[in-house]
Amino acid sequence: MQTLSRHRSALHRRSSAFLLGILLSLSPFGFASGWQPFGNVSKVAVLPDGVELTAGSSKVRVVAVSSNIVRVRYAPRGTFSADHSFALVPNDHKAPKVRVREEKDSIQVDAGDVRVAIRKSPLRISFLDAAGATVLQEHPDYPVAFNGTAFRVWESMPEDEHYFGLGDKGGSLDHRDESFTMWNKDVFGYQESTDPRYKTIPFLVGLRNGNAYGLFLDNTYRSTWDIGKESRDFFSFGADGGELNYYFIYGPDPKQIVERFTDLTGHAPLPPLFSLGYQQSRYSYYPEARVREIVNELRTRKIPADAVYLDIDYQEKNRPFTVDRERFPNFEGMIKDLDEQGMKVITITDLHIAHVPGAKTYEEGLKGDHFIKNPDGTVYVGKVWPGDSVFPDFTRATTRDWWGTLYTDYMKAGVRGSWNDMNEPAIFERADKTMPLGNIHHIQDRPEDGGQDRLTDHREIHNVLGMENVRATYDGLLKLNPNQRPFVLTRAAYAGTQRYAATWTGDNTASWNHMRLSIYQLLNLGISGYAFSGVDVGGFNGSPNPELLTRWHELGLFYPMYRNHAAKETRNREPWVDGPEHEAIRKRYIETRYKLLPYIYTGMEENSRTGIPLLRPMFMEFPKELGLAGNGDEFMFGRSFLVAPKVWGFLQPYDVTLPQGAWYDYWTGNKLDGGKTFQVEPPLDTLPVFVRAGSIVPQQAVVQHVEEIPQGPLEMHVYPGPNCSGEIYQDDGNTFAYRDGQYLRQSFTCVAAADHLEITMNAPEGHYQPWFKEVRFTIHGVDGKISSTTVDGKPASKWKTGAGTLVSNGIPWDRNAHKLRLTYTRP
Ligand code: NBV
Repeated sequence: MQTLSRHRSALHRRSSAFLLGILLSLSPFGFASGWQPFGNVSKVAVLPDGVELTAGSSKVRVVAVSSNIVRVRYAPRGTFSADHSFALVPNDHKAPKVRVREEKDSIQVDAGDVRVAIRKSPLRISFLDAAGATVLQEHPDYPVAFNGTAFRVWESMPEDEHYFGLGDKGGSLDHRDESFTMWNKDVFGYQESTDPRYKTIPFLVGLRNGNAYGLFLDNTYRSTWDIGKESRDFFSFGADGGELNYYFIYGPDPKQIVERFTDLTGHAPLPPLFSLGYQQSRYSYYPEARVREIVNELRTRKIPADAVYLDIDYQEKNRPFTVDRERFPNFEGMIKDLDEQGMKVITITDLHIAHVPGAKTYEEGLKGDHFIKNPDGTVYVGKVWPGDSVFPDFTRATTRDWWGTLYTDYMKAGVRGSWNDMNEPAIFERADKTMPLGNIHHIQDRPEDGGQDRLTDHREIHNVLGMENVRATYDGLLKLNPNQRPFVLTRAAYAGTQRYAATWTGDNTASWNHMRLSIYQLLNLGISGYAFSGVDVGGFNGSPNPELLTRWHELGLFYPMYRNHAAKETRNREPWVDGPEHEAIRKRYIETRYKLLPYIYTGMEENSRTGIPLLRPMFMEFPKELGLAGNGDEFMFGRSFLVAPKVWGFLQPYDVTLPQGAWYDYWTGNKLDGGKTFQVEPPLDTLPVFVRAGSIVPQQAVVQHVEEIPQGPLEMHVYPGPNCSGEIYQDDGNTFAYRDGQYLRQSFTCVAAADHLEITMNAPEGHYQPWFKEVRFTIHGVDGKISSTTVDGKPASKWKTGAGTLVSNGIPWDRNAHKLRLTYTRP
């Protein structure tokens, strides 16, 4: 009864909003289209952190969140709604002391590193840097406008500005000249121009002359972004409903933008180490014998791997939280056996529940009022893989808790992670591929999350349902196994979803074009705060030819998540399927992934603290080298690696540009001059990878999976150059003990002079006892005659010289700082 009356009031609120829209469109200020400019400022109230402006019966608040983040909220009807965000996390930002200066026609709010210049008539907001240079300004001819519940903002668009971010959108790295809709959608077989896609991250980064800013529209409704497609003079954004509530973030360094955006929307948890290993998947491996066979092949061929995925066919009639006992008679035993081989099992769980009256999960959900409703209060039923299905009301805390409990049996069986698919939500037999907009959701937050308790419709929730789904999964897995880092994989997302799950780019295609597209998508996801991401290696739809699959395996080594996955009715895709030559190459790249795990894990740990992604566009490392701004085929993997893959099957040779400074070929160790473009013609077994001079890269011996202890020392590869440094982060890779000091962080530096090179191992931080007992240094680019080598001032002989390299003896590792020095005479 109470629920029904709530539904009615929600409906009533909607119809009043609709009425207001009509009234506004008939108002005397109106244009034929119904769009109303915001108006002229008539009153200015100074707040502790900004200003509140009144224009007629409307209001705007411009407040500083920090010295480089400004928030702007509009209340066209004069009342600000209760503050609520799915994206934001509580933070310890301290609002700076703002200085407000009001003049006859303008107001200036000085927040520290950002200044806001506001023109009163008509209201127009610009953002300036501390020196007074304009960074972003509304277009002079198009003031912010409202039309019923909809709104739109037009910003001036300088000719030389480039645009990034916006999640998984687009067909190139730079979004200039494209337009997008934010409405999570299952887009099986998507192509470059397909829009919308699976995710909604309304966060745009502008880059001009190496200076970056970010613009985050925190609005979950369907929104649209036009990046200069309608006119070269402006870019614009707007939504169908919800609040016009945006954040302007100033850098100017592109890395700072991502750091600040993830300060707002949250950091990714530190991933379990296994999830950075190689993962083997397919739609679907079954029966049990086939799963065991795949794992045995990987182990016998000594192709390292850490996870195997079970897609929907492991379930009984595709029903989540069941197991098809005909196909998997000994599901629990299989997981145990695979676990003994160091192989973790990840199972898929779509976000729907089969509509089977009498079935335990369905009945339990019904009893707990856990399902999304039709406007008349009855439970909504839609068709998906199990046939008729119902959908948990994931915005409701009680429902999220219930969902978490459904994993009990899987967790008991030893399932190591959950793959949440179809969570846009995708629904069959509907033209819009999703549920009706009028469906009713219950937002119920705990007090610590803002404490809201209200009903709303699907228009507001659509884009966050997937996020709330993986939030429920993450929290549920954590509750069931509090000392194990959950692993969750999601397809749909809203800003902030990085807090709960890794993500992949959905149903891509086995084509060169899609391999190329993957780079832009993952780079833009990283810029959008979503760093732990991957694409189906080999392409989901269709069958890759052997060369493409091999090249894709090479590139996958540098995806944050390295997973091979394929659709039904496509050819087999495991590394060995194309004969020994291809297998050997693929295996070598997978092995290289494991060699680089110390570097990769250190990078992901950095991401979990700072939000800076491992996969970085060139401009993130070299913002001032303007020619690199839009070059999307090359990218950085952490601070040290530049990867320049062959992205076109037919194109050979192709150009590679190295930024200024010296570089080393990762495979040969040859030193190269940067600041140049040259051609490469890599044979099938070579992915061009270059290491930036000034890097110290940690590596380890190949293992078959992450529980195996690497044999031999920690291998530190030193590539001398400016600001020469490197770091290693280690912990048990699986639990939360690192929070109690059970981790190890050690930094390394090197200084090269005319006649010597000195390497410093700084004393480590943290109590964790690492697997290595010794550290061995390989110094690249050594071109002089070595006259002496010392460790802590004592002579150290027997270092091995190779072609341009010098390999130290194993230096016993302890908790002290050490210095290595080699003296040489140059030829
Ligand atoms: O569960 C089956 C697939 C899955 O393999 C894929 O990765 C998802 O993106 N799923 C989509 C549903 C059906 C796709 C045809």
